[in-house]
Amino acid sequence: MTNIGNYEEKYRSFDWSQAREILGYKEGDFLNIGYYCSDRICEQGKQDKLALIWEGMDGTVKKYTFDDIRVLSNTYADYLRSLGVRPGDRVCIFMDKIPDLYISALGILKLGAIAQPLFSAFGPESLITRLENAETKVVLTTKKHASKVRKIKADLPALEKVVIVEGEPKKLEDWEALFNLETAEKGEQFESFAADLETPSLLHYTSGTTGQPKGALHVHSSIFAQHVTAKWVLDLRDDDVYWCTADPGWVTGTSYGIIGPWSLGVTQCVLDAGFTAERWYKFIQDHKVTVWYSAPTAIRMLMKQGSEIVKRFDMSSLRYLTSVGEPLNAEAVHWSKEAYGLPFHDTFWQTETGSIVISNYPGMEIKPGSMGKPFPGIEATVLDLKTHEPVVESGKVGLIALKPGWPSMFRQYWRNEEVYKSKFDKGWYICGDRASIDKDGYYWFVGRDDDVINTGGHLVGPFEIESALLEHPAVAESAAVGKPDEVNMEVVKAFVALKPGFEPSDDLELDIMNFIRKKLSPLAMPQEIEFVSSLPKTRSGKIMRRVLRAKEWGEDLGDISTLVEDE
Ligand code: 6R9
Repeated sequence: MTNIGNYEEKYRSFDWSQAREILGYKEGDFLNIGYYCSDRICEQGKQDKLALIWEGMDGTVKKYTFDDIRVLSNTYADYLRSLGVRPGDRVCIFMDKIPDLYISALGILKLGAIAQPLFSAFGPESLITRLENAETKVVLTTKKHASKVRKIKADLPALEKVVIVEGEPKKLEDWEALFNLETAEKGEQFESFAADLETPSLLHYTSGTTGQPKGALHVHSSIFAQHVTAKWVLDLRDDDVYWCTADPGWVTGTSYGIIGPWSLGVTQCVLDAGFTAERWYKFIQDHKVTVWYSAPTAIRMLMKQGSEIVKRFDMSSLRYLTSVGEPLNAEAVHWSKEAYGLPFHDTFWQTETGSIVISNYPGMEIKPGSMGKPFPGIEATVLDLKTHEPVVESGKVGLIALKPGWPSMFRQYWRNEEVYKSKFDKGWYICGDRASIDKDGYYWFVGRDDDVINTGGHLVGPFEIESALLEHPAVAESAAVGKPDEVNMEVVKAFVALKPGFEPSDDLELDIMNFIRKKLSPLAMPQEIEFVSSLPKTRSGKIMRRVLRAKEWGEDLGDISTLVEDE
């Protein structure tokens, strides 16, 4: 039996008041995510249950019960209050995936302040735009990353304190402080800020195509949606050991790496170490992970390593696999079935939506390559590209749009009302992605609106081209973009990274071309393949096609603050 039961029946009968009931929230109760993810789980008698199993780079393992998380997040809340942090203030969390990251996030929320998690790999440039825009008051960081904040402190008048929670620099600046969670006086009791449904909770920065990154602001009632989607889409149960591979600098790492699982009282694991297939499989084996939430980029990296190495590990604990962040190629679904005996279930959502909005549900038939169907309580459609009226014909491509009103929807872009407003039209929130809906109601992703290729007036989505390429045995990863062409305006160019054991050559290019010709329409056929060692990606693992495209067109690269530089 799955948590969701019959999807179609749930979709028909659900309204968001049921999500409140499922969480156990009653009208008039105070609502605080920090409280719901720790104190409340303890009140339900799960105080001694493991909340967090953390493993560091060097193999050190630390374990925390829900009571530990309760007390330690209180400790953070007490400390931040002593620094003068008030409800509504922005507190940035800028550290690797160490336990303090997860615990301090709850502490900030308990205090009623706004948590602003940023990728620890960000350099001073990426940091300053986000701290400046948010007028962040306090940054929590570690010795390893503190020097990057030092470099920009003088340009951040709103920044009062930088707290170093791990390691000790030789000399402290007068605006720096040391905090050690292990030795700090523990906060046995803390009265969480009595947030209401609209009290701001988290500020997540997304990177745009051009201009400055935008801060999507969320509120405490987002928990209604995160709780019920974690239960029904990720199928989380009391005895699960759950692993979300995302960094909380990315919304996936907070919505489903903190709030979803912990509000359900589920044990979760965190691996704070770089990627290798062996390390990941060993992690699953050692901690007996049952539910795994990952991303296509990671899955493609695992596919690149092949299915032989899977056999060296005991991963029989796994029971449910899910994916988010990019379109999940059909090939990845087939491969995971073969390699792990389980398919990945694709889930679609955005920083702005705060929770999963379209997905493949446990118990519902997967059509490989499709994103699945709208979550109960989400009214979705695709809009005509020009008129913004809902498309009625099945199979016709349009813009994915959602009817505003679900609890975890962003409430604003921080200090950017104009761009916020531009996301809405005719009563719909427009995601900025293209898809079609088939006769059974399944959504098929085509591409980001900005990534669609216009060749001789025909629109081609990069996803179908990349999916065809991925089926070729030599291809590990690819990106299809439009390059300038005098006759057709644009033609398709594909960038391809190869699997180990394959070398770029004209013969291989020809072989790949012949292989995909059978799968693609003539319009979607690349005119050229360029072999590359890697593709440009964001910190959350998304291929940045627009960077490749801009190079082809000799254009400005736009905002590339989330681009992963070769390290
Ligand atoms: C959670 C997250 C949002 C954008 C979104 C779309 C792409 C996410 C996807 C997907 C195809 C999926 N995206 N999931 N595309 N299939 N299952 O990723 O948030 O970082 O804000 O990105 O990611 O383009 O609009 P965010």
